Parts: sequence; structure tokens; C-alpha cells
Amino acid sequence: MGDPSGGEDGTGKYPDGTPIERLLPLKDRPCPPEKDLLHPGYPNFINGEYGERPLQPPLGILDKNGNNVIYPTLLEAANFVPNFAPGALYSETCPCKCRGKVKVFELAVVQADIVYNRYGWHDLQGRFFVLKEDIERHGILENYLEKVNCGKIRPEPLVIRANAGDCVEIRLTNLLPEFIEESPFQMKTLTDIIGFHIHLVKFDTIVSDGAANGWNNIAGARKYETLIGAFTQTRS
Ligand SMILES: [Cu+2]
Repeated sequence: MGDPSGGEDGTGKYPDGTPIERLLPLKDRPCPPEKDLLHPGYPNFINGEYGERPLQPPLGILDKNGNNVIYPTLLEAANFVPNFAPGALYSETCPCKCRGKVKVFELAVVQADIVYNRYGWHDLQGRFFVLKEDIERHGILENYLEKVNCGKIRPEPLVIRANAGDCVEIRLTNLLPEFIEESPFQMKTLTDIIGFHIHLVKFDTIVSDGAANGWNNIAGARKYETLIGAFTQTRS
């Protein structure tokens, strides 16, 4: 049965039954392998149910003790690239084959009362990215948040910089409350999974996109989990 919203429902057909044509690589690129049971083509190797929330990426989520949370199915693993790594399972994003030299950034998302200007405009439930080492400099998370709340620390927008050709791994830990509470500006809202979406770098869109587009995994961390994303700053 077709998807009434008109999206790809995994049947390979448009809602009116017309088969969706194969996507072919450009002429100077190698063709993908022929379809077989273990290589049914995207999205059919992705673990998920049509109409359900997408699953988080295999090998890309760590629990608070640093253990992998999601193991790949046989079908997923059969479609990994030879040099797969967490955050880069289906396309090889790090061309230098020097995994040991990957730059790792450890980030967290936290919530505190953040002030936006000198008039004191502020958001009691301000959410922002911070380097984990900046939190650790103040001991435990509560100490850090307390210093933000009382104005001793003024958080700034976080920017990741990398040189052309660098391979970057970002480990993002969700240290947020699971809800944004009701306020004069919004309803109480479940915010139980967080990620980040980036542009202008090379990455595996299925597992490191930060969003849940179509059949892709939802590249996000639940409370206390860490999401691993892999990116390459391309040479322009
Ligand atoms: Cu985008």
C-alpha cells in the first residue's frame, strides 16, 4: 500500500503505484553492486518500521558508561563500507585512512539560565553546546550550571574549526532535562533526544545527519547518552 503522504514507504513505488526509477551514479563513478538478499538497496537495509519513529544509528550511541547501545542487524552490517567507523557506516567519510589521527571533540548539551544582552533578557531554560572540558574545569555539571545561573560564566556560541582534509569525530552527550517546562512562551514539550545538523563537510547522511530524514537513522542522543558523528572537512 502506498504512503498517503506521498513519501517513500519502502515499497519502491509512488503512491499511484508507479515504480520509483533507479538512481544511477554519474558515468565516471563505479556502479553499486547488483541487488541481492543482503544488498536490497537503500532504504531496505535500514532497520526500522514504516510509520514508526526511526531508530538511532548502530555503533553510534554510547550509554553513560561508554558502552555501545545499538548493534547492527546482519542486513545493516552487510551494507557497511569496508573501513566503517562509528558515525560513518555506509560511506567512507575519512579519506586519509588514518583513524588514529582523527580530531575528537567532546561536547555536551546543557540547560541553564542564559542572559542574552546587557538589559538582562534571559532564558531560564536556555540550552547550549559546551565543550566537556569546560564543564570539567568547574568540577561536576551542577557546579558549572550554578556558575552560569549566577552569571559567573557567560556561555558563548560554540564553533568547531578544522583544517581542510581533517577528519573530525564529534561526541555529543545529552545532559538536558527530558522536557522543556511550560512557560509564558510555550507548552511543556518532550525533548528527549538531541543532535546537531551540520553543513559544508562530508559525512554519512544515514547515520551522522543529526536529523531523522526519511529512512535515515535518527542521529541523536537520549538522556545521558553520547552520539558519535564523523565528518571530513573537504578541500575546496
Ligand atoms: Cu541541512
